[in-house]
Amino acid sequence: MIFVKNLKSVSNQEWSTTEKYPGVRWKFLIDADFTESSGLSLGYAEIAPGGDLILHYHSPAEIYVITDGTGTLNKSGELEEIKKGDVVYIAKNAKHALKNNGKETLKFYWIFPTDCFSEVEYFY
Ligand code: 7BC
Ligand code: NI
Repeated sequence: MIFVKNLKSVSNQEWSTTEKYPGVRWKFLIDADFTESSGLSLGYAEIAPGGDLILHYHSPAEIYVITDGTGTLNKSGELEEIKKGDVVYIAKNAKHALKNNGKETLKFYWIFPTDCFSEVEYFY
């Protein structure tokens, strides 16, 4: 199976949100709950200025690909400023958070080595 998608492909998909992550919204692009895919999954998220993807961890490792804006990455307690063009590797069970202290929307893709996002169990 090979397919191509982009953000326009999911323009009819509602944004997902949760009260846990103020100012954060996301969509699923490659995800077995939505697409005929397996083994890897990819989502796209936006964090509005002041928004916070709060400190959490999960068993699968994760990658962020930052496409716009700036943010503060919490690396298990150590803070690092990140920006458009940066990529982030997060080891399995490593605590991490991403906050947008900037003035523009922080946009990024995340990748999990899982069939789908819904199988990732989040711990706080
Ligand atoms: O951006 C979201 C929204 C739930 O999740 C993926 C990011 C992460 O670090 O697990
Ligand atoms: Ni995460």
